[in-house]
Amino acid sequence: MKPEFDPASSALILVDIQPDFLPGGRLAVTEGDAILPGVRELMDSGFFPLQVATQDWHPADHASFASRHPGADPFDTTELHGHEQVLWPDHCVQGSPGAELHPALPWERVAAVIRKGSDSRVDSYSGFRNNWGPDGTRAPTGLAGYLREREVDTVFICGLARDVCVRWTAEDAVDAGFDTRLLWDLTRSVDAEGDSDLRDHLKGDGVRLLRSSDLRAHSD
Ligand code: VGL
Ligand code: ZN
Repeated sequence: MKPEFDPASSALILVDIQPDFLPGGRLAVTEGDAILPGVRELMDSGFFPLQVATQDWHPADHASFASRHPGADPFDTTELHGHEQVLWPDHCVQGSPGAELHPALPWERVAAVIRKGSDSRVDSYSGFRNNWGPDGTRAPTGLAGYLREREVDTVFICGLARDVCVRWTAEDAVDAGFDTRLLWDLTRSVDAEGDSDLRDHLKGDGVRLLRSSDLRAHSD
């Protein structure tokens, strides 16, 4: 079945496709590089008139870095502002090569780049809202308003990592009222063992999972 939607009221959201999340990077996602050819093809296809990107963009002293927590190791968990926080290896430090939008992709096609995680006290997985801050709220990035003003009602999401920033972006897109589709083959997880649970979870939240080949079928 072809997914029915109107490209004119749709946007492609490219989440955190940055060298630090690819093999060789500081927070490498296994097979993260495998998404690049398909993402490039989609960006170049002309299928999505509106494309936006998110960019993880942390100060060197970011609270999510294990290096800021004496005695902690990467991937330990702690509590931050009353919520569980994974402690990550230092990654996507502002201005570092690993934080760039990946040089193999045609970023000139992207209309807006939402930088997130710039507040050293708060993590920010989703392109739509920060994680919880010191005041207990999740501050918006402005992406939902940007998309609404562009008369977008449907978003297609790809990028890294499937089980972290892609997941949070998709769940927030549903919460913000967008018809939300996740291009499963154009994502990869930090922890691929959780993928089958993640599929169920996302579907239960109202995210539609599809393959990029479903889009090609639609455009033929
Ligand atoms: C991400 C962990 C920490 C991601 C960002 O882009 O999925 N994961 N920061
Ligand atoms: Zn991060």
